Amino acid sequence: MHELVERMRKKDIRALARAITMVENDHPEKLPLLSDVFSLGKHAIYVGLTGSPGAGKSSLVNQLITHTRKEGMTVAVIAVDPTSPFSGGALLGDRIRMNQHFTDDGVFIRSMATRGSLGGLSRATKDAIRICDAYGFDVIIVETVGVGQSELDIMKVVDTTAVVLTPNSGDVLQIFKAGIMEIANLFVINKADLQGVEKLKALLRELVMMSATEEHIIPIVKTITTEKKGIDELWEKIKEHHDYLYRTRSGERRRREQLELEVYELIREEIWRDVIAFLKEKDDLPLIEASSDPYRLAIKLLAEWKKEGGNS
Ligand SMILES: Nc1nc2c(ncn2[C@@H]2O[C@H](COP(=O)(O)OP(=O)(O)OP(=O)(O)O)[C@@H](O)[C@H]2O)c(=O)[nH]1
Ligand SMILES: [Mg+2]
Repeated sequence: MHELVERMRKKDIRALARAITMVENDHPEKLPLLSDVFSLGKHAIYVGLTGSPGAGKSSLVNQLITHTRKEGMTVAVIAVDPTSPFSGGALLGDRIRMNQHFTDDGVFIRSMATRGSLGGLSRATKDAIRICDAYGFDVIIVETVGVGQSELDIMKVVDTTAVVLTPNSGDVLQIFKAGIMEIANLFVINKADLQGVEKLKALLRELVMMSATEEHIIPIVKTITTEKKGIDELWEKIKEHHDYLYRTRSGERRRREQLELEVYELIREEIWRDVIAFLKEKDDLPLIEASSDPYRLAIKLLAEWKKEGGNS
């Protein structure tokens, strides 16, 4: 077992933070560390919250922490901030909204920002989720802003993804973007104290019925975080979806497909790392001019990389 993993098993919070930094920085020991982490198995419930800026994701996370802590569970929160390389503004907001939990040993809050990681933010976040699991948290919540490709990618490793919408914001249009329906397991209409809730709900219901299967219809939950309303139901629906994944055939199939995609992604990352190393070593790189044919250059370099054994 990797030394950091040993220390994490003894509830050394600094080892946890260090391990996450290692994946963020793409440390050379990353893969063996993660393999040890993975060998401990999956125990936690992984929940993803995504949606437009200001939809109330952090407020929901805050309420979910309170709710699950009351049920005796420990919680890790990973706030993903793709916009800032220094974890700036958005994290500040999260700090303020979740600060009541900062002195609680059963709660860990960490933000992830873009660093030099080759696999990018989404890879590092997925790894961080598993590291938190290895430490022993019962619930792991990931908050991402917006619904770009990298957020969609992150949500592929979580068990249950809740897409947070608000009435009259027009953000329902985002759902029609490619990929959203694929990752949404639950719709949350937050700020249900505002006008336009029923209209949004009707629209969502239509959408949900289009993708419904016999076993699974995406639930729609209304919440008002400012009044602590709807959180019990939200948690119930999260647990129901978790049961679906782990207790049914189609849930198992879904989990297998996710894992398959992840293996491909890891292989892609490793090959790319290899190619980059190869190109860096070559000092006779063909001069790239503005008029270069990119296809020919790519073919030529790939052929050379393959011929030289791709480093291994
Ligand atoms: N009226 C109303 N306001 C809410 C509700 N939930 C959150 N808000 C407000 O919406 C604003 C944004 O809340 P956040 O929880 O920070 O939203 P977020 O989605 O995490 O925002 P980003 O992380 O910046 O994308 C805050 O001013 C909240 O007080 C709600 O149920 N009703
Ligand atoms: Mg937030």
